[in-house]
Amino acid sequence: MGRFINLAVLLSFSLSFCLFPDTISAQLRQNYYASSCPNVESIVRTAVAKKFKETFVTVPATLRLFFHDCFVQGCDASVMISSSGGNKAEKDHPENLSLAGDGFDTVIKAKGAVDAVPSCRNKVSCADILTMATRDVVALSGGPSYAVELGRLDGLNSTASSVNGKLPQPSFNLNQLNSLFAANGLSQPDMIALSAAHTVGFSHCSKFANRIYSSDRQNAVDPTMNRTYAAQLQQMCPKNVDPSIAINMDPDTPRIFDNVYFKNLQKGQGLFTSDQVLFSDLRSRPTVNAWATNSLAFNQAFITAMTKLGRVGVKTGTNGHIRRNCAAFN
Ligand code: HEM
Ligand SMILES: *[C@@H]1O[C@H](CO)[C@@H](O)[C@H](O)[C@H]1NC(C)=O
Ligand SMILES: *[C@@H]1O[C@H](CO)[C@@H](O)[C@H](O)[C@H]1NC(C)=O
Ligand SMILES: CC(=O)N[C@H]1CO[C@H](CO)[C@@H](O)[C@@H]1O
Repeated sequence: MGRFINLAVLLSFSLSFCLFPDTISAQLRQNYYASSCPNVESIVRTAVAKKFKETFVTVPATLRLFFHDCFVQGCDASVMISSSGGNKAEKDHPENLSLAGDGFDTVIKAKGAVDAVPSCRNKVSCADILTMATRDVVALSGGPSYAVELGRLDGLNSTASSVNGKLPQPSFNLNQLNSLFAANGLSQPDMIALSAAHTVGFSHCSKFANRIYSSDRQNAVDPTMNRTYAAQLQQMCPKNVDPSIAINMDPDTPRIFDNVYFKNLQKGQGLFTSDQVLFSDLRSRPTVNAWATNSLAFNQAFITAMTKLGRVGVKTGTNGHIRRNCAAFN
């Protein structure tokens, strides 16, 4: 009986594979550049490692850049386009303010290194370089390494208005997070795993000020926030703080990509509402608790989720091209 069911499942699996090949992530595959630029992964890794030695900011900046790229018009490097003339590109949307220049610079440096190899010149997309660089910064900061799927083309348009409503807000509750991630083909566990990217990097005080200074609440502090943590945040982010001040999002291990993010949530040390709600809401708490104690399981879930994130809105055929300069259309 068991064997029969397995066979039936297998059969329907391969059937849907034949009938709907498009649903199995367009043309992406590992080793896509095996013949056109066989060393591309090591060329990118070397360039990213060099940038990482110059500044740790490379890590969060590149990771967040990848996320924003994929959630706005798909993983097509449209976020890298510079505004020109009258066109305000994606990166000029106010929500980009935190997109640190070092993420853009990482991709531009890696693209330069790839194009310096004559046989690779103009063969590798900026979207794929960003995907590889993101994998590399995660590994360099102590996170898991994983094989990436490649074969994305670079997108043909980039507008600031296309960003509206596409990115999650730090004030989001679980339903809002789930519906936005679901719109990108990502499940609740994927969303929780990806949120752990906040184990590295910085936030400006304005993004969580509502949690430590509220006139609506008797004691000003969000009741789901740890009081000791809130007091520390109030000290680092006094009212009327310089808007350019940014603080570590993981107060314990800000430069290590690890599962401490989940341990922090258990202690009420999630920085944004969207972080802490993953523990407060009983629908997501079991996953937080599981990954707080099992970093292997978290790493596996993160790899799965990043792979799915990398499939969002991929451009192929006439919907894209390989940019010569990542910041401009050819
Ligand atoms: C779940 C919903 C999410 C929300 C509401 C959110 C929101 C934010 C906000 C408000 C900041 C601080 C921006 C600033 O003030 O400069 C931030 C930073 C960051 N986010 Fe998220 N984010 C989410 C998911 C993600 C995902 C899925 C990733 C990547 C996989 C990610 C990666 C990062 C990184 C690495 C930083 C630090 C950036 C830096 O230091 O330059 N975030 N996020
Ligand atoms: C608040 O955070 C401190 C560490 O700063 C921790 O020892 C304490 O247990 C936390 N409180 C709660 C209620 O989780
Ligand atoms: C953006 O480019 C795609 C091709 O990838 C095209 O289908 C779409 O209409 C373009 N959108 C705008 C607003 O130009
Ligand atoms: C990194 C980057 O491109 N930042 C830009 C974000 O958008 C503002 C305008 O909203 C620009 O001034 C920044 O240069």
